[in-house]
Amino acid sequence: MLILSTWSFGQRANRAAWGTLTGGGPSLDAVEIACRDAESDLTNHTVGKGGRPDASGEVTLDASIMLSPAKCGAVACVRHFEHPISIARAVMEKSPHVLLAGDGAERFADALGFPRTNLLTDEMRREYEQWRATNPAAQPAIQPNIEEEQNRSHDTIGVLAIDANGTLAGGCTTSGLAYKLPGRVGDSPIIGHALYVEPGIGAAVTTGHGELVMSVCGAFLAVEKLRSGATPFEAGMEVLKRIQQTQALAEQDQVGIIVVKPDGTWDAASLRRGFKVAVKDPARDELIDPQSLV
Ligand code: SD4
Repeated sequence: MLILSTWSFGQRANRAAWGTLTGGGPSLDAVEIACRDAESDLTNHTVGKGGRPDASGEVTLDASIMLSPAKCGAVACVRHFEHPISIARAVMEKSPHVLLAGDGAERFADALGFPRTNLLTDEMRREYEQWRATNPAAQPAIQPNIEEEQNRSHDTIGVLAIDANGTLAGGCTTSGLAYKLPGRVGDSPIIGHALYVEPGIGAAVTTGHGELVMSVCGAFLAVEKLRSGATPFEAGMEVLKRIQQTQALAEQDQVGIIVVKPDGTWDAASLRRGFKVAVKDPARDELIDPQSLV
């Protein structure tokens, strides 16, 4: 049994899900529980309720969940629901589709009885108003990204888990980049970009600047590297190198990736220092500083 989550807040999320794994529950449930924990954490300003809004002041959420190429689901631009990961799971289990976006995703959630809520907290509204005061045209800006050491935003939660039966599952959920252009969708709800799971081969999940990950189909690329014999570390590094080779990277650009094989062998890597991975298995409950490319 193993659960891996991005960032420091992943440790709390792992603990929330651990009892499910030790009780013999499926990794899919564990992943959903871990993601829901981050979605409900109002001190986490990059996931779920309490997340930072877009440039128009509206919080929009993206999420995906995956067991296999035949079993995956996602939602994008969800505005009124606290748990997009659970709506993504419902897309996977109760619809013939993979991805629902915007109004349609919300009508789907309404029909299934998911409760509506206001995602913008007073704290994030005040912060947004300050941002607007210094950006009167509400020009979207890529915020300095995800260096925990510098107390910046902590970003998406991505979770990979293996249960007692050896089944792999993954999920990720986010409010996306702070003050993004309204309608912007990142890598998190696009299967193969932030998340990919293939039984028998492995799984990968990413966090960071989604546009960079989307430019190389990051998670899919990592799993393809596993298929051709790379170690999890080599697979993650290949994604980061591909980004480095194809993009003019800004100083604040960050991408983190976790890669795991079905036997539980895993590793993680990031473009720059500052990324953290929370790992929990029967022997340990730790935060790891993965190796960085630059
Ligand atoms: C995105 N990668 O929307 C996501 C979320 C994020 O991990 O900010 N970070 O670009």
